[in-house]
Amino acid sequence: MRALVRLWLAAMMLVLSPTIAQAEDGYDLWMRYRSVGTNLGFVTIDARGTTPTLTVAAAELRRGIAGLSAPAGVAQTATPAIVLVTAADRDVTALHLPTAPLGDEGYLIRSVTLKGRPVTLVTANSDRGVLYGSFALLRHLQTGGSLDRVDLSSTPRIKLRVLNHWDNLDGVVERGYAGQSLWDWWTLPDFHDPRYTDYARANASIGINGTVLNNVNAKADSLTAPYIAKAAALADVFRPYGIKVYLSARFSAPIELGGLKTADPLDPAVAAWWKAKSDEIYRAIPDFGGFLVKANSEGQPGPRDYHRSHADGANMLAAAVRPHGGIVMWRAFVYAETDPEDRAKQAYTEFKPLDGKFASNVIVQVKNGAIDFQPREPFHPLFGAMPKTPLMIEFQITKEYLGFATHLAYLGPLFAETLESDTMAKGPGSTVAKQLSGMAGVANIGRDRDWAGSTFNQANWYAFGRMAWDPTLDPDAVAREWAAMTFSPALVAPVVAMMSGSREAVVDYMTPLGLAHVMATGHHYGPGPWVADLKRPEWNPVYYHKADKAGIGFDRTVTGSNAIAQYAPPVARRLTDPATTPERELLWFHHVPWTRPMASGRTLWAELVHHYDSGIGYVAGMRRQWDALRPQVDAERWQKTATYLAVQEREASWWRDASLAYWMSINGLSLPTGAAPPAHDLAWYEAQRFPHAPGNPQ
Ligand code: BDP
Repeated sequence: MRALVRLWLAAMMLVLSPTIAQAEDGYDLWMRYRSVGTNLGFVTIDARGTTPTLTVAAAELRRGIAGLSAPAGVAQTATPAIVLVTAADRDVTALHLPTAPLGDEGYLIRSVTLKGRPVTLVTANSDRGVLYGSFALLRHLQTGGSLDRVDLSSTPRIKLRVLNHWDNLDGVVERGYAGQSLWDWWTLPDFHDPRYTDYARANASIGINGTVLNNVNAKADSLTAPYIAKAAALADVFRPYGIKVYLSARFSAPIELGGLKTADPLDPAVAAWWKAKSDEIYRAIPDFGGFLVKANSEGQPGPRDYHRSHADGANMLAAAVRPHGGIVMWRAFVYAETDPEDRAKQAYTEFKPLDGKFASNVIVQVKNGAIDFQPREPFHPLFGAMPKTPLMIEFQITKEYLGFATHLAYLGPLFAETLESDTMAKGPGSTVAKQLSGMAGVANIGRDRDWAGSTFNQANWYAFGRMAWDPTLDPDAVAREWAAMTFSPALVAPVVAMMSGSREAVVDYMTPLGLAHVMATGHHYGPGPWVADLKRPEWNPVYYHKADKAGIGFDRTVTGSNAIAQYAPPVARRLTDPATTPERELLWFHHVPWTRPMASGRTLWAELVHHYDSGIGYVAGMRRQWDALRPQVDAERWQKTATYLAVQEREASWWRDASLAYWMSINGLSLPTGAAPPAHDLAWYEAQRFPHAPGNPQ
């Protein structure tokens, strides 16, 4: 009896305790659907149709509105209704709404009178569009909008919006900082972890329509029958949410799995093997998206092994998936140790001559910058340089070079900076965004309870999706949406103020003024500008900064590697002169004296010190801000963020001190008056080791 009473008491406490009721661990992402103060009353959701996509759209709206309108129970005079229906419905056509421009993914949400009844109509030319509209309506309500006089409409500007998971079949995520892979390959295809559905909901809510399940450094095993069945199980879960599954393909799979002697793309037996393999995949996954390929890059096999071009390789695979409507995303991330050319030039040198040689279902996937996902890189010169080839941009959402999961760096401004860069390829206004058929993001998702390793890393997943849908979105506006949904509308201003400059702060304390790739070896965690002993020259930080007694920076003008010539002439002209090169990219393009006067009136050396200090100062400011928000944020999410900000501040100082200790050992200069000396000597920084750092491929 006493036990029963105790159980009853415990149950009552659960019901009554506000802290338990509000405990949050980040699992719900931006789909928390907590009451925003507006009572929506009893809203009916009327889905006209029973397709799986319409069904999940209606379910999401029910779930969202139930949460948002709590405390429930206060009936309104009229019962508002939301109607989900495709535009082909006769009642909708009778309204003569502008649905034609929505294409097959856009949506229109409007307060209308449907057969004499006032309703909120969510319509589109496909049920996928209705799904996106449903999420848009929820976003509208979550960010303070109401059901009165709604008029929203949007169509994606980029067709292909995909995540790239660098997930290995053993569960390790290359460059992953949020735990093991989400895909539990071992229990697939039988067990469908509910997280797979929540992953699909999250992606659909931001318009992501494809996912590459496995690492670009691919194992052929992912193309065997058992793994195809596992991928098919995931595809079944994702399908109602409009998400197609893609696989990274290992180019030598015909040898490893097919027992062939070669993987030469022009060998008919090789082409036949890929055709049969593709047919097999499509039997299991009828809407399979296609392949992503990393070839002849960092040791991966590829067509160059047989003296064939990247186009030969890509086209052979493209022919195999073409009858099924599939595509091939072929990566341009290539550089060779045998090639003495500036690494920043090699992708362009190799791919530009292939423009016009790729099959129409090949998309060349180009990283945002010419090196490798640095805190800041100028846009890749291939954008605008291959007018006859569909291109997609690849960003890295996981922050391999920006402090892993522990540093708060909102990447919206990084995405925007590249997307709005003007290639000048077809005259002014030829932004990178306008050259794109697709946008890929290397996912930051793992099995951590909060998915992305920290609450603020969720914003980067969110911003990636939103900006792939519309690359002209203002990153601060995206941050505002995210903050309102992730915390509460009251926290938007202070949270966005923290996020806005956070990526620039990382640039400041790691790679100011155009420096790049000065991270420690392998894991890329922490500073390593002194590293000079790795076997490939372009793996060494000294290759990138070229610091000497006289100055610092990589001369990419005509007196140096002339990488600048890969840009359209008006861009190249501007970058040729240090005076017209933006200071933020100065050392990327020029080797300049330490004493060079900068716009601020400081010397370059003093300016560098100033940037390191500003970066640290910004992080200190974020900590203060976050401390002040403590009463308004649930304990668990507050505490984890607070702890990570403390780590970030400590590491920002480490970056500054280690970098300055090294630069001083090269330039022999003393610190500007008032600047604090590094906490340790250079040898101390050089001696730091981080075995087993996460994400590092062994
Ligand atoms: C680099 C990563 C490496 C990836 C490579 C790639 O360090 O782990 O395999 O990019 O994009 O950033 O292929």
